[in-house]
Amino acid sequence: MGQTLTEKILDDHLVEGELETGEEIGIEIDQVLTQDTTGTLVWLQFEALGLDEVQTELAAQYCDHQTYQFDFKNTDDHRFLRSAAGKFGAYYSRPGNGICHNVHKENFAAPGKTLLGSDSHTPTPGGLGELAIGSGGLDVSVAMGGGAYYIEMPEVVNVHLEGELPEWATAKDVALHLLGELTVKGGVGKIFEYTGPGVESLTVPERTTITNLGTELGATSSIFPTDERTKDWLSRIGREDDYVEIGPDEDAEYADTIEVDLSDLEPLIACPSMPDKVVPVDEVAGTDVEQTIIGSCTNGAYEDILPAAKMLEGRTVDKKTEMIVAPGSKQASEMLAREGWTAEMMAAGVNFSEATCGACIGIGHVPGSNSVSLRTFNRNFEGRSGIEDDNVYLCSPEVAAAAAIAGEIVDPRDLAEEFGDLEAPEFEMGTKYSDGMGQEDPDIISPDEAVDDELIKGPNIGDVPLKDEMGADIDGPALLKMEDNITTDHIIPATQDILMYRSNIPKLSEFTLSRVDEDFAQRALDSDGGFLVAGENYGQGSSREHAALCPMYLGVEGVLAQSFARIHRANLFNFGLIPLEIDEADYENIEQGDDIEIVDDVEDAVRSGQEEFTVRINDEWELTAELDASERERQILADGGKLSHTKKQADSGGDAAPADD
Ligand code: MIC
Ligand code: SF4
Repeated sequence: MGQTLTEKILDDHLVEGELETGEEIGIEIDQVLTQDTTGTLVWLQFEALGLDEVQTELAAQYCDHQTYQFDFKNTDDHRFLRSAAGKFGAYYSRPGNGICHNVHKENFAAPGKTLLGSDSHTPTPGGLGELAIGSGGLDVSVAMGGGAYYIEMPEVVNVHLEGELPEWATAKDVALHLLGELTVKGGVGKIFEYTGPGVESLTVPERTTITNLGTELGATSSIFPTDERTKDWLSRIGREDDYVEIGPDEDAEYADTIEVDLSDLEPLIACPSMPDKVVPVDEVAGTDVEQTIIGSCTNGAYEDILPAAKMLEGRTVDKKTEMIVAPGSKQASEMLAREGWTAEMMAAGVNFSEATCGACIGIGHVPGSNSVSLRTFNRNFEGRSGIEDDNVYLCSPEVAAAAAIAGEIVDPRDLAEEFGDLEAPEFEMGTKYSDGMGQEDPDIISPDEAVDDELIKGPNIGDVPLKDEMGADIDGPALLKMEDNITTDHIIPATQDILMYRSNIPKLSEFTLSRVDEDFAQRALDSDGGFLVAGENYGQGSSREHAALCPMYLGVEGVLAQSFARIHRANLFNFGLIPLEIDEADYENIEQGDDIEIVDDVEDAVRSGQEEFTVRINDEWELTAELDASERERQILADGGKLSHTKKQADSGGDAAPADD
């Protein structure tokens, strides 16, 4: 039987286990990436593990999320990151150089390689055949130290593309279509592999828009085969030597196949406040728009901004709407500026931001209260934009530009008909990308050019807390009961006021779940232990391990949920919080404040492989909860998390560095 592309790459990198769906496998990681808001912990943990040099082929540290440096704490974080990259041997990309996924794609991503990144949108370079996976920071630290990365072998799903996109439909609409069909949980435990004749009609930037948004499906990764398009893109960017032809075998077998006829697609939009609330643009046409933003790691490339620029040529942004362009990389900015498109857009009334994540997580351009913002981003979770009752819609650059011109949501096809002279912008790639890529890029410091060789820690940069072994008895109140699809933005918001404490866990933990219940942190601290209770897909969204580490710091012992998002579930193990699955009826019956006791000798049961746990509620009734965990995860959990586990191994004479079982 032939292999899928995913299986081929995994096979090449397999260090443990077998490629059987659901089985735990360990893979070797070629490249790692990290960014400013997860990177500080990555390096603090790298240091705490006693590691002293990057072991992967390549490690890259980007400063992209909080580049405005509103507070010295952000600037200190950036300085620390530069010093860590210098000391341990990673590339460092300066603040303002662009979003990690865009800059990594431009400089380092390569077909057939594995990439692990402490950001959930790490799968972006899947669009050029790299198998890229997002994870918590501690997993990145370990991989960077030469340790394997462990995952449950996902199901490989074939997304079979036919046809070609019609005018005004874009790669964003392919991804939105899938989100509408499959929902934000539809990809959990899956890798989406794109095949079929429709693939060749899509360019690399279009493919990376699709793979980027695979994260919103909950997928482990998304990947395209390579072809002439990939070769062409790599050569335009000056990296043709990185090209390798890879794809699935003809007789590869997939767990499932999803058929998408590109020619059936039309402009789509995700309504507030979930990326899967997708409707045709027409359905919400006429809604007044106060703000549109083009940018982010999804649609911030030169090729994403150019169509909007063309639509705006000779036109102006409606007086009641603000339009902002936040390029995904400085290269995109530079190319648009050199070609005169920046001036064209400025003349149309567009404002420019530096290349940053910024507004995507409520840092700058926070929408006005009770207003509508249209963004080309990938997430519109409630409150993520920086205001609690936001109305953020997600769409393509073409739909965003049409709304900016009209001042309201409009299907660009209707606007074109109304105007008569508004042509659908042709998708166009840069003929020549900027000079100075890779090691020559003025904003990238290679390990050979390192400016620091010692860590520089400002006063806000603390230590990583450690947890004790699990112990026999775990009990405490249900500290908070939450609904389905709780995001990591609920658990630890990423807005500026909170983000500046990412390297200071005691302070950061004060904000834990504050968006759900502002008294939560104090209640957790006052209680001696306790649990979180949640519905389906708990912890969806970002990779930030702070969403496990802060509850751990507050004394939370475990989470009872109907199901967990993949990265957050791994983070719970890494920080020693027991993730137990419960069924819907039991979830309904538990009340906030109930006393919860795991009846078994928990540490012993976890270590010995027990899957079902008896949980007593208020000494009145019992439920059965499941622990779905590998042998490796069980030992990590019982030891109080991966750091404690690794230290324990080192103390007992084991090999500390790769640190895994
Ligand atoms: C996000 O899009 O939510 C973030 C901010 O990029 C996060 C990373 C973080 O919290 O620092 C992610 O996607 O992992
Ligand atoms: Fe940055 Fe937004 Fe992309 Fe996260 S989703 S990496 S915050 S642009």
